Amino acid sequence: MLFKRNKLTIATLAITLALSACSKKWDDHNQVTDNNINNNLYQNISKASNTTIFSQLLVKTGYDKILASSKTYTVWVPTDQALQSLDPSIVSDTAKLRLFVTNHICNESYLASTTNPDQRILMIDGKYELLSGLKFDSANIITANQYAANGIYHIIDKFVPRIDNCWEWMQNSTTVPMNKTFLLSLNYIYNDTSKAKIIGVDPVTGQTQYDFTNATQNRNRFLDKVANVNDETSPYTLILLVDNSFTTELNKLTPWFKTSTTDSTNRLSSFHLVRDLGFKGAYSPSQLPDTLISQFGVKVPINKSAIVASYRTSNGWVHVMSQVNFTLTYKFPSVIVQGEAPTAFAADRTANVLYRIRVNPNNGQTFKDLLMQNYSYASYWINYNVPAMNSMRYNVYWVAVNDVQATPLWQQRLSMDSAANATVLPYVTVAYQNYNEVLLGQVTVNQFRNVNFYVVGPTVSTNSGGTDAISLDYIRFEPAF
Ligand SMILES: *[C@@H]1O[C@H](CO)[C@@H](O)[C@H](O)[C@H]1NC(C)=O
Ligand SMILES: *[C@@H]1O[C@H](CO)[C@@H](O)[C@H](O)[C@H]1NC(C)=O
Ligand SMILES: *[C@@H]1O[C@H](CO)[C@@H](O)[C@H](O)[C@H]1NC(C)=O
Ligand SMILES: *[C@@H]1O[C@H](CO)[C@@H](O)[C@H](O)[C@H]1NC(C)=O
Ligand SMILES: *[C@@H]1O[C@H](CO)[C@@H](O)[C@H](O)[C@H]1NC(C)=O
Ligand SMILES: *[C@@H]1O[C@H](CO)[C@@H](O)[C@H](O)[C@H]1NC(C)=O
Ligand SMILES: *[C@@H]1O[C@H](CO)[C@@H](O)[C@H](O)[C@H]1NC(C)=O
Ligand SMILES: *[C@@H]1O[C@H](CO)[C@@H](O)[C@H](O)[C@H]1NC(C)=O
Ligand SMILES: *[C@@H]1O[C@H](CO)[C@@H](O)[C@H](O)[C@H]1NC(C)=O
Ligand SMILES: *[C@@H]1O[C@H](CO)[C@@H](O)[C@H](O)[C@H]1NC(C)=O
Ligand SMILES: CC(=O)N[C@H]1CO[C@H](CO)[C@@H](O)[C@@H]1O
Repeated sequence: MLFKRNKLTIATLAITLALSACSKKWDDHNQVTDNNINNNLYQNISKASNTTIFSQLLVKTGYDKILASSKTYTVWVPTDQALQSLDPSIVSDTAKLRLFVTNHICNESYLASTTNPDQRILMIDGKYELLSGLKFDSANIITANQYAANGIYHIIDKFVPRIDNCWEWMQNSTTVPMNKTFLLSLNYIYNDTSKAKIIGVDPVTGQTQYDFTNATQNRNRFLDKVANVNDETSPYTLILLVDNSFTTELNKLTPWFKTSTTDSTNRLSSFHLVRDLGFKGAYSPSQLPDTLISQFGVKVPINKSAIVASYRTSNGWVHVMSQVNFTLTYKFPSVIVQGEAPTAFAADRTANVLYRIRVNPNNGQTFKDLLMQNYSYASYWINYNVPAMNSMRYNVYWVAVNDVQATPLWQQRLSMDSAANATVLPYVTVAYQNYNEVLLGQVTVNQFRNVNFYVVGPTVSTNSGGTDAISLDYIRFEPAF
C-alpha cells in the first residue's frame, strides 16, 4: 500500500512536471504532440476499463455530449467499485441523477497535487467541493491528472454526493419543528423594481407604477438580517434548537416583548431568539468554542454535551442542540443614545447648538457631544426617539459635560413620552467638569415599542449669562429586567 502510494505520487509529479514543462496554462497546450489531445474527456473516460459505470451515467444524463464539446472541464470520476453503493433511487430519477453527475464536474481545468493549497471548487451543480492535495472532499484521488483534448479527469475511490446546505438541511429536517415553522414564517416575496416592467406613473402621487410579474424573488428575513446560510459561496454555522429548548428560551424572552397580541409577542421573541443562532464561518463539533459571538454581538454559550447531532452541509455545519442557555444580560445589552444625534428640538435654535468634539482629560479619549447655551426658551427640550425598546425596567445614566462654566450651574432632566412629563425623573444639576456617568433613576417601558425621550433644560428663558443651557454626551439605558 505504501509502495503504491509512493509510486502514485511519483507518477503524479511526473505528469505535473511534464505539464508545467510544456506550458503554464492549459489553453496553451497545442504544442503537445500527444495522443490525448485528439480525444475528448468523454471518449477517454469511457475507454478506461474501471470507469464504465460513470460513463453510462454521463450518457444517461446527456453529459457525454457536453464533455465532448470544446469547453474545458475537470471531471472527478468515481471507479466502478465506488459506484456499486450508489442509491438506485438516484439512478432512476433523471433530475437527481443530473445533480449527482454534475456534482463531479467543474468548469476549467484543475490539476491535483499535494503541494497545491486547498481550494473550494465550484461544481456545475452550484455546490462547492474541497480539493485538498490528493483528496477531493472525502474521496481519495487514486489516478490523478489524466488529460484529454478538453480538460482533465481524476479517478476517485468514492463518489461525492451532493449534500444540502444549512438552509436546505433545515427545510428538509423533521427534528426541529418549532424552529423550522418559525424560520419559514419569515419567508416573503420581494418585488424587485430594478427588474420590473414600468407601466406608467400614478397621476395622483406621481410615483412610478410597475408590473412585478417576472420580477419577484423569494426571500427570508432570517437570511437577509442574520446570516445567509442558503449561500453556497461562504461557510456558515446554523444552530437549531429542539422544541423543548426553543420553548424554554422563548419563554425567557417573551416578558421583554410585550405587545397588544400574543402572536406578535411570540414572533418578536422568536426572532430575537434565532437571530443569535446563525454564524459566519464553519465550526465543526471539534472546532466549536465554548462561546460564539453572534452577528449582533451577543455571547452564545455552547455546551457541547447539549449537541444532539451535528451535520456537515455543503456550506458549513448544522448543530441540533437540546439547550442554549442564553444569559439575559448578554441578550439585552445597554441601549445607548448619542447626544449629538437628536431627533427633534422644541424650536429652531440652530445658532445656539454646538456639536462638539472634546477630549476627556481623565482618560485622553475623544467624544462627541451637544451643547446649547443662551437660547432664550423656558423648558426647552431636545427629543431622542429610541427605536424598539423592550418592555422592561431600565436604570438610566447620562454623561452631560459642562466644561464651560463653573457658575452658574444649570439643571436639566430626562422626560419620557412627552416633554411635559415630570413624573418620572427629577431635575439634576450638571456639575462642572464631571465627565462620568450620572445615575438618573429608573424608567419602565410598559410595551415593546419606540420611545420618545426628551432632555429638558431650565425653566427660565434668557439669552445671556449661561443660565439656559443643555448638554449631552450620551444616555445609557441599562436593562434592570
Ligand atoms: C483504471 O484504469 C486505468 C487504465 O484504463 C489505469 O491507468 C488506472 O490506474 C486504473 N485505476 C484504478 C484505480 O484502477
Ligand atoms: C460553467 O460555464 C458555463 C458556460 O461558460 C456557465 O454557463 C456556467 O454557469 C458555469 N458553471 C459554473 C458552476 O460556474
Ligand atoms: C486518451 O485516449 C488516447 C487515445 O485512445 C490514449 O492514447 C490516451 O492514453 C488516453 N488517455 C488516458 C489518460 O486514458
Ligand atoms: C431537500 O429538499 C430539497 C427540496 O426542497 C431537495 O431538492 C433535496 O434533494 C432534499 N435533500 C435531501 C437530502 O433530501
Ligand atoms: C408586490 O407587488 C404586488 C403587485 O404586483 C403587490 O400586490 C404586493 O403587495 C407587492 N409586495 C410588496 C412586498 O410590496
Ligand atoms: C413575463 O414573462 C413572460 C414569459 O417570458 C412574458 O410573456 C411576459 O410578457 C412577461 N411579463 C412581464 C410583465 O414582463
Ligand atoms: C450541558 O448540557 C447537558 C445536557 O443537556 C446538561 O446535562 C448540563 O447540565 C449542561 N451544562 C451546563 C453547564 O449547563
Ligand atoms: C441557565 O443559566 C443560568 C445562569 O445563567 C442558571 O442559573 C440556570 O440554572 C441555567 N439553566 C439550565 C437549564 O441549565
Ligand atoms: C409619563 O411617563 C410615564 C412612563 O413612566 C407614562 O406611563 C405616562 O403615560 C407619561 N405621561 C405622559 C403625559 O406622557
Ligand atoms: C452664553 O452666555 C455666557 C455669559 O454671557 C457666555 O460666557 C457664553 O459664551 C455664552 N454662550 C454662547 C454659546 O453664546
Ligand atoms: C414561534 C413559532 O413559530 N412557533 C410555532 C412552532 O411550530 C409549531 C408547530 O410545529 C407551532 O405550533 C408554533 O406556533
